[in-house]
This record gives sequence, C-alpha cells and structure tokens, in this order.
Amino acid sequence: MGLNLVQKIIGAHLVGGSMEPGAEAALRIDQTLTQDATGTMAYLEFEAMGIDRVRTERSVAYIDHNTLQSGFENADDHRYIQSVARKHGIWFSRPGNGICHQVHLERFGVPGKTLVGSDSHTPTAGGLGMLAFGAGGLDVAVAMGGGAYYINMPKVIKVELTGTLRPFVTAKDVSLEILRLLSVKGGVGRIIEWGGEGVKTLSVPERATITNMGAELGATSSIFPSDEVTRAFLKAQGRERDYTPLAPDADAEYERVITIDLSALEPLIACPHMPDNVVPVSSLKGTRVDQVCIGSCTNSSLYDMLKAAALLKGRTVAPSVSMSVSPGSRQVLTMLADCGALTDILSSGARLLECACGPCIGMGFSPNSGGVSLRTFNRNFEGRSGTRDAMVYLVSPETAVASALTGEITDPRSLGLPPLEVQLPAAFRVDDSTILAPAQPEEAGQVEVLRGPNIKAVPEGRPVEDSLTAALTLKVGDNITTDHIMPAGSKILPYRSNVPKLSQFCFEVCDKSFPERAKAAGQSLIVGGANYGQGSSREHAALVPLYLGVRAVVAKSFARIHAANLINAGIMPLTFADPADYDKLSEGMQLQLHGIHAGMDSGELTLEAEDLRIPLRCAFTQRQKAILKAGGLLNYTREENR
Ligand code: MIC
Ligand code: SF4
Repeated sequence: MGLNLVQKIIGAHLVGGSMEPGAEAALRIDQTLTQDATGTMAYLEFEAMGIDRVRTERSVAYIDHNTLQSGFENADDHRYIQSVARKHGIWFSRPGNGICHQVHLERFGVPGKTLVGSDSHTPTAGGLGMLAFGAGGLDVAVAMGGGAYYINMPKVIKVELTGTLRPFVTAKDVSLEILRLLSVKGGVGRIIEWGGEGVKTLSVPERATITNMGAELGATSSIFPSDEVTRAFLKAQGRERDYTPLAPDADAEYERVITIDLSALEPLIACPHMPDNVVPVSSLKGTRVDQVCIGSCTNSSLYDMLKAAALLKGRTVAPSVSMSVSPGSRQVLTMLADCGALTDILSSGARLLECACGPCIGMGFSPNSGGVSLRTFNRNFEGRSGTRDAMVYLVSPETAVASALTGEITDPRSLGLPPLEVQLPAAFRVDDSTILAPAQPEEAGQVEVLRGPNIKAVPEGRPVEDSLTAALTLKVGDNITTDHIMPAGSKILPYRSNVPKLSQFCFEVCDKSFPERAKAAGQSLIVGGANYGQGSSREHAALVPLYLGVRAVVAKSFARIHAANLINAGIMPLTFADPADYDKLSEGMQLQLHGIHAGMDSGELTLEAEDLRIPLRCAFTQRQKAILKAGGLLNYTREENR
C-alpha cells in the first residue's frame, strides 16, 4: 500500500510512538515560529528550561499581534522578545515586518519540513507542502529545545480538487465550502491533504488561504503537495534551493475522499458568529454593510492585495462604509507601492493599516455598535472584533471590495466587470533587513535579556493528586472558543505576559463574575459542551484558569490544541462517557473525584456530586499522565532534564 503525503512527512520525522491512527506520534521539529501575543510566555518557558541555544534548523520570533502600543506593556514585551531571541539563536522579525504566517511563507517555509508555531494558523505553511502545527507556547519552547512534538496520529482526509475557479470565485470560497461541508468540528483528529488536478490551478498564496482556514475546521493540520507551482513561488522569493517535489503515492489510502469541483463553486460568506455558518453571498444581497476589512493571515498576500486594488482602481468606497486594508508583510506593501496599486487602494478612500493582525484580533478598527463588518479574515467569533454586538461576516477580497463599493453585501459577479487579470511576479522584492539574525554562539553570553515590569512569572502547575473536591464554578455550552475563555483585543492583549492581571478578564464574554468566584472557591472545576476550547492556540486559556484554581474541565469533547494546553498546565481535560450527563450538573455543586491515579490508567473516572455518579473518560497517554502527575509540562521537562 502506498503512502499519503502526511504519512511520508511524519514517517521521515518520527522519533517515537507510532503512526497507527489514534496512537501518539513523537515528531522531530525542524522549524518553530512564535508571535508576540504568545511569544513572551513561550520564551519565559524556554528560559525556565535552562537551554542556551535553540536546537532547531530555524526558529523565528515575529512581532505582529500586539503592535498597538497604547502603554509601555507591548513595547516592553517586544524588547524582551528581541533580546531573548538574539541570545538564544532565534531570528527576529521586527514589528511592521508583517504577519508571522505570511512572512514565514515568503521567507522561511520549506516543503517537507516540520514546523510548530505558537499560533493556531501555523498550518498556513502547508500551502508550501510543509507539515505545520499550531501549539501552545510551552510545546513550542520544548521543540525549540530540541524536544519532540507529540500528536495523536490523525486520520487523513483527502480533498480532491477538480476543475478551475471561475472569475470572482476564490480560494477563500474553497475554504468556506469545506467549512460548510465539514463544520468547525469536522477536522478534529484529522489532517486535510489537498490533491487532484485542480491543485495545479492554485498559486501558493491561494493554497495558503486554504490551509490557513483548516484551523477553523479543528484540523490538526492541512497540506498541499509541493510541485512546479511551489518551485516557481520559491524561485520568485530567491529560494529555489529550498524546493523539493512532494506528492502522495498513486495508491495512497485516506480515511475518506471529498471531491470539490472548483468550477461549480460560487462566492460564499460565513455569517455571524461561526466560520462554518456559510451561505452563498447572493442569498444576502442587499444587506447593509458598515465596515469592510481586507487583510489577516488568510488574505493578505500580494495576490489578494493586487486583486483588491484592481477592483478599487478608479472607484470610491461607499460613503456609509469604513474600509481598511492591512497588507500581510512589508514585502507585500513595498511591492504594492512599487507598482502603483497602493495609490489605487488609497484613492478609493480605504484606510491603510500596519502590516499586522490588527482588526482580526480586535487590535483597533473595531466596528460601530451593532455594525455589519465584512472581513477577509478567518474567525468571526462573537465579540472578537472588540465590539460586542457587531455582526462579523467572512468573505473573499473580491466580495469584500464589491460590498465596500456598493455599501451592501454584493456578489462580485453581479457588478458585471471583466475577469481580473492578476499575475504573481517572476521575482518578489526580497529585502530581509528587518529580520534580525541571532548573536553568534560565542557572543550570546554577553547579550542582556531586557525585562519590563509587565513581565510576571509563569504560574506554577500543581501535581494532580489522587482525590479532588472542588466546586463547579462555571458551566458553559458547545463550541466555547479560547476567545471566550481568555479574550484578546487591544485592552487585554498587553497583559499576555502578566497572568495575574489577565485573570481579571477570564470568561468575561460569558460571565464577568467568574474570576472572583473561582478565586473564592480556591479550587474548582469547569463544565463545557462539545468542542470546548476551539480556535486559537493561546495557552493563556489554560494558564489563567490554572492561576484561578481550576483543576479539571469536564466537557462533551475538546479541541486538540486546547486539550494539550490544559494537560501542559496540569489541568485534567475529562470527557463525559454519556454526553447526556452534561444536563445533570449545575453551577455551585460540590464535585468529587476519587482514585484519580488508577482512573487515569484505566481511562475511566467517576464524578461524584450529591447523589449523582457520573462516568467520565480520560484517554491519556503515559506521557500525558506523567505530565499531569508532575503538575504540568514545565515541571515534567525540568524533572526529565535533571
Ligand atoms: C488568533 O487568531 O486567535 C490568534 C490571536 O492569532 C491566536 C493566538 C493568540 O491568541 O495569541 C491563535 O490563533 O492561536
Ligand atoms: Fe493574526 Fe488574525 Fe491570523 Fe490570528 S488569525 S494570526 S490574529 S491575522
């Protein structure tokens, strides 16, 4: 039997465990990336591990999330990351240089290599044929130190593409179509391997738009083959030497094959407040639009920006619409300037924002009250834009511009314009002067790490004891995202390296009184529904509950990265044996778990509450059990290194 692409890359990186579906596989990691909102914590954890220099082929620290410096906090964190990177062998992409995933694709991604990044959209690099995973900061710290990255061996779904996209139908519509088909839970425990004849018709940035939004499916990763299109992209980036062709064997096997005919797609739109709430754009024709944003790691490539500029050229944004454009990188922005497309964008009345995440994570440009915002981004969770009652829709750049011009949701095909003729350049403008090299090993000792007063200690995990009595301090429903657990936005993000301060905002979207209640309870338990912790990789969604005394979360099911982050923090993720038992629990109950250690071995525990006996499941690997008993991955790693 032949191998699929995922099996080939995993096979070449397997350092422990097994490739049997469901089994734990330990992978050698070639590259890591961090961004600033998760990076400070990741580097504090790396420092705590006591390793002098990273042991990867390439590690890069990006500054792209916390670029609004409305106080000293973010600036201090940036100086910390810059200095710690210089000292420990990590490349540093300066603020303004661009969004980590876009810059990594342009300058560092290598087909066939493995990448772990402290951001859930790290699989964007799968557009280049890289096997990339989003992870918590601590997992990235371990990978920087040369440790393996552990995944439960996923099943592989193949999406076979046929046909060619028609004018004004885009890669973003492919992402939305697969979300419509599979839902935000449909990728859990799976890697999506894209293939078929249609792949050849998609450029690397288009492929990256598709792998980027695999994160919204809950998928472990997403990947495209590496072919002549990949070679041309790398060559245009001056990196043809990084090219390797990669394809699955002809007789490779998959869990299932889904076929998407590109020629049959139409412009799609994800409605508030979930990325899988997808309908045709035409079905919302005429809906008023207040704001339009183009950018984010999903749609900020030169290709996306050139298309937007071509549509805006000689036209003006409707007076009722406020529009922003954030190019994904300095390379994109300077090339837009060089070819005059920037002038077309600015002349239309759109506002130019920095090459950064910006509005995607509520860092400025929040919509007006109850505003309808059309964004080329990947997430439209409630409140994420910074405006609690905003209605955020996700669309392609073409749909975004068409709607900005008319002031209402508009299928770009209905404008009656000729197809856009946008080509990728034969050579990109390569200037790496804003990516700083680390110090040479012999100089590293003299580099001083600069720590501002905002940087507080990483909370210490507590070993899981054999019995636990704790109050149920919070019960939440299905699809709770990490944006619910630990919201972001311009007011909160500056405290990513200050867990005590951050804890005041925990679950703010669901229940403002939770932090006080949890603190008063001393130790507590949270109950959740299905897909608990979906969305980002932020380990703060585990570290902050840890700080507030949360010892276990009992849910119907968990999102992959969040479950790993809970274990890394020493918090037990437990699932209901019968999801119907969820209804029997209510806030304020005193809950008990006994014989936890034996239960972790058998995979079964009983939650006792008043006269209830609720069976729970806990399928931990040996390593995960050891981490929980050690009180988290940091303690475990320290013990291992001793
Ligand atoms: C996001 O898109 O939610 C973020 C902000 O990029 C997060 C990381 C973070 O919370 O810092 C992610 O996707 O992992
Ligand atoms: Fe940044 Fe948004 Fe991408 Fe997250 S999803 S990395 S906040 S652009």
